[in-house]
Amino acid sequence: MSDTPVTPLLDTVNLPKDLRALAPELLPQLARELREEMISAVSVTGGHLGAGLGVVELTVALHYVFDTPRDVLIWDVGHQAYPHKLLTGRRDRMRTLRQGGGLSGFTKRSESEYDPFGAAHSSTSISAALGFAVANKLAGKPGKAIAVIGDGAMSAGMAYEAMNNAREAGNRLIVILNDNDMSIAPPVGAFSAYLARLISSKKFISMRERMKKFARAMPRPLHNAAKKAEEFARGMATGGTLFEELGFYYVGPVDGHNLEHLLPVLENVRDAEEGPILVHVVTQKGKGYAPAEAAEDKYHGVQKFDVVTGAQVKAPPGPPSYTNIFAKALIAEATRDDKVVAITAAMPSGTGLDKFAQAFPERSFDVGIAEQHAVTFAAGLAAQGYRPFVAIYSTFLQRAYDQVVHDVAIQNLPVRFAMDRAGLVGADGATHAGSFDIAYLATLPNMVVMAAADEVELVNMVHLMALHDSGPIAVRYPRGNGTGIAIPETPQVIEIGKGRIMREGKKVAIMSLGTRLEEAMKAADRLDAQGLSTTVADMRFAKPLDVALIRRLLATHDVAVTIEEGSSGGFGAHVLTWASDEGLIDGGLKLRTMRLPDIFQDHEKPEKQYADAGLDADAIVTTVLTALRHNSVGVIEGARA
Ligand SMILES: Cc1ncc(C[n+]2csc(CCOP(=O)(O)OP(=O)(O)O)c2C)c(N)n1
Repeated sequence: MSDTPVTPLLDTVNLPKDLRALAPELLPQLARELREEMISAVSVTGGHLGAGLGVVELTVALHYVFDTPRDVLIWDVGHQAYPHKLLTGRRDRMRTLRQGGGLSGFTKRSESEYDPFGAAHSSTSISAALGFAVANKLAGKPGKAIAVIGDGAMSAGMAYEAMNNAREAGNRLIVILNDNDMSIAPPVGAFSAYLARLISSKKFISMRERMKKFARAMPRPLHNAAKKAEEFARGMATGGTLFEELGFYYVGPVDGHNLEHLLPVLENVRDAEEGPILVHVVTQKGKGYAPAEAAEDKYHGVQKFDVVTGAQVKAPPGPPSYTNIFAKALIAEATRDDKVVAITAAMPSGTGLDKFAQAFPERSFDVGIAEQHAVTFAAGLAAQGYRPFVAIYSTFLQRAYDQVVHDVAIQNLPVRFAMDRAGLVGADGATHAGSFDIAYLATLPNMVVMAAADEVELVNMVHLMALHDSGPIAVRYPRGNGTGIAIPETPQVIEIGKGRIMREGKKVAIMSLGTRLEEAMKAADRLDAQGLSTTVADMRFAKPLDVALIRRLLATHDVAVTIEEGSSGGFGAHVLTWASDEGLIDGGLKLRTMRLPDIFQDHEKPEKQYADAGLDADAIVTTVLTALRHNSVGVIEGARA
């Protein structure tokens, strides 16, 4: 940039205190450098770009005006916190973002005192900030709590639950509504339309001028000018009604890219005696980087890219992803059956439902970030004879667990759960890992739980789900590409609760659930080569178990191993419980369960994550050999780490 000084301003700012030492006139320059630095860093790491670009000025203004970390700043989702990381002592590690051992792609308490609350799942920020604010109030400590939440995240019920309760905090709680008119996809629903009305009804452009003058003219603290303050805080008496009904003073809308507007407004809000306050800030996702501004998704999440052209590094050509296979299979089912409908909670492209929506716009529903609602909405559809597929990441279904239990399973309604991103997910880390779905679903009466071992199996399972009207049914499949095997024209009908034998041996039996099958087959080759003839079964179902197959395998092999891409309490635990109840392990059979370790694994390359978890071919071989070496019956072995 032509006006960049020889020593960039950013080099003088390691922490917010350095930022606060700068004259306000320098802040636009700092914001420019911050934006460039973020673009440069993400171009080499990949990650979330669009959201961070949209909050560069807001980040600068918040750290300038508030006394962080004493005042806690809580970013909802945390995917927009890259500029915040750059300003809070993490610039030197920015190029390790989302890499093994490097910075997290979200906010994380263990990473910095400036990250008071970890995030990644959305719409938690207001509740958390309220907790901080009330704790300060109880302890008589100073300090504000500021939640920055996007218009997309505002579609989740949890945000309203928090606002409904926020009066408790008084002026200690400030909510910044970052309205960029985007979720990952365009936002949906009445709330998004409401915000659009708020902005348009206030003639936003002229409003900005009024706001600026007014904010400057206003004496501080606000209560000194109670009447004006009331007028100001209530959005010039022109809007913000919904927030007011929830007990907030509404301020805005404010241009979130103009520091001259942002600073005085935030200063007034900081010094207000009344609260809680909601500041409606209008920003542009992808702001200041032309390729992001022009892109349909505003570069929400990107691969590594060329800074000049914005061209992202293409993944090497490979088999289609499980997500695409699922979308195609569901479209085929919906073509055969007009009762098939599909639901996503704000993840149309992530789940492949964008393709379904093109084919069947009337039968496709994006409900916004509202997983709980998505599940109960599907239950209602199922009760009326429709065949709803809830396409959802395993990690996000966690949020709707009571709906799964109470609205779906107890009523035995045939809701279909297509759980993408099952197992470890790589760069998004522990918050996004699909570790628990087998454990939390297979324990429920009425539920059928399947894991696809490859893409043909996924297509067959989607077919089975479409046919299965007698109760709820779920399939899990991983992030990433399939194995590349050819997919037959017509799906095969799988029998509920029946696994399949992939290779038959005599000494060792590996019972695999899901896509560890490939590693199980590799391990079997190696065990065979050592004279240990090995059977591999793709068990397909965590519930109901294929008990006939399990009984036979346990009766005819010396060692049996279960393996799954899920936590303890899953498939292996069910096999073990059943086998123990049946008395099948009383006679010296060596039965071992391989599953994810009892820790939250950080972001890493997926293969490395699985190796670390002890779930690759090497680990299977070791488990079998260790079990065989241990030859006395009835000895209690050391607990598995
Ligand atoms: C509970 C939950 N569901 C879905 C997601 C996936 N997700 C991450 S960011 C995002 C969009 C958020 O939109 P918004 O709050 O407007 O923030 P923006 O990206 O526009 O800044 C979604 C749906 C999530 N993180 N958490």
